[in-house]
Amino acid sequence: MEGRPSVEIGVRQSTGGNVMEFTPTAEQQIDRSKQNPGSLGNTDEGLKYDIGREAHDFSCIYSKDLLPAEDGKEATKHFFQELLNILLAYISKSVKHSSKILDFHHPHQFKDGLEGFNLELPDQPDNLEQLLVDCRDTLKYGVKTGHPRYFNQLSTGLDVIGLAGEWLTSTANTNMFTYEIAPVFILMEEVILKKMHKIIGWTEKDGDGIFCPGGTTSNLYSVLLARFYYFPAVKTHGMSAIPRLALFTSAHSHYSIKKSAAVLGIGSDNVIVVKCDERGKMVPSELNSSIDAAKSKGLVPFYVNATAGTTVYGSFDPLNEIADICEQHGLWMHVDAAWGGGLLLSNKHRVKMQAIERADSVTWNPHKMMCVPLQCSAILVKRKGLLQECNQLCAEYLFQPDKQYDVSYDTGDKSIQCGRHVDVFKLWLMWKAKGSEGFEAQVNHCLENAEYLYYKLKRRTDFEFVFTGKPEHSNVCFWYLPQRVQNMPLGPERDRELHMVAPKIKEKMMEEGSTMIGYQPLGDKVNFFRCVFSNPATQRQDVDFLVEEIARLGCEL
Ligand code: ABU
Repeated sequence: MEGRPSVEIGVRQSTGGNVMEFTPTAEQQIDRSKQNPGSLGNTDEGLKYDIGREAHDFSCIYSKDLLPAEDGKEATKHFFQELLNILLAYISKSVKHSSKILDFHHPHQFKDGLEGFNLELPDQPDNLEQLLVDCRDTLKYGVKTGHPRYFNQLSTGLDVIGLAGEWLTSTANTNMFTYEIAPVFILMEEVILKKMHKIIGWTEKDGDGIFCPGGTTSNLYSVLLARFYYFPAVKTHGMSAIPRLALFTSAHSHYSIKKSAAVLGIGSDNVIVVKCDERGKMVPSELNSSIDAAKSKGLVPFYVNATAGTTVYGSFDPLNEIADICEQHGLWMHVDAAWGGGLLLSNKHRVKMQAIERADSVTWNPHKMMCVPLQCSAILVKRKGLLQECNQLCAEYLFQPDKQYDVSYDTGDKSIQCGRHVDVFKLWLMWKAKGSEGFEAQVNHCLENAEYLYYKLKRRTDFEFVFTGKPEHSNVCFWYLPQRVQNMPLGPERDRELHMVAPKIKEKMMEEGSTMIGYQPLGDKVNFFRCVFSNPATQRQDVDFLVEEIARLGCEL
């Protein structure tokens, strides 16, 4: 295999001191001469980058030779330059419309040591050449989620500034629990959270929050906070000290609400699922009657989750009406805007979240619609101080009250974690690079792509929409109908056949690696495709390609 050392590493001999010398075997020297050191990432025609001026041979160099080793600076530089070559080649290929999105292999193929790509861990150290080959292979066999024809997930794209932010974050390698060890990042988090509060429409005096690992965790925080707000005794006395609670969420909402109830000991059965209309929006009158019904059964309602941008349909619940109901019953209103939050940055689209400022808490994932590298999710809370009160346990080895600075900046006790990754810097850097206007343009572009797809499919007889009307978000949900299915009368038999179409097309597109789009059943709807746009690199030509590719792969089914 190109660039892959195919023989065992040479004998490592002790020189008596700390430094180990490497003596390559004769076989290795021959093998190495076949290699092309300095070009491990340049395997694709037209993708030549040479960050380093000269090619380097890494086959005798080991991690111990890099910094912090004395005189390790040059070797470290050359290693990084070569790694950068690999990353640049990958990024260039990722954004090239015609390149493959993936080179699919089954788990057993990887485990069998696919083309020499060995996932097992050695007892003896591998040399840096092997490590660079491993880095290249890791990317080679992965999925190019930044590809303009990757429509599979809500988090897509590859923002170079965001990536630079992630690199810097790892270089700093610090922890968000105290100002003491993350002063700049803590202040950046404060700046970003304030900006998000303002965009939501909360007043200056309102607003708190924290970045956490993904929307599910953010939603978990919202349930945790609501429960603590109404029943503070739960923190110390547990569930036996409080009544049997009920919370409400729509049939189209994210499963994390049920998961939160399960994790927090409330019980997933005590999550009341509220009916939606045919567009996947919560029906307010159903919410009201569900609350009354729960009360009459002796349950104590305390929390409603409204979704702004459902996972599959991209629907927006009617926030104003839900806020009225929450106010009337004295319930916590959470808005899960993990997916929809980005639309708040668009003057054209933020109207879909009118009344979001009435929420007690909001989940917003910049790693979705704002294309920030995974992961970047915020739980935003209207009441200042509640996060701290709910979660603080005052560990003395971290949160000493007698430090020389304002210890309110030791934000770690707001969190349910101890160690917390720095998720904020890449977002801060991207915001600096684009400005709010840049994000707005990005969001608008994604929704324009969705509208383009919608009108394109509307003109075709071999596609059918799952729900009528223009999409509200960038989700477009549809079935592809092979001629055979088009000819069938509506009914269970046709549904059975149609149910198998999307998985078969998906299998073929993954085998070919040409594009990726998700499918799922939902309620009484059999398997359908969900196309989502969050990658600013996607152009109309990619939308055209997707449609033609689905028809090409599916027409004979
Ligand atoms: N947190 C929901 C993400 C699911 C998706 O990307 O489709």
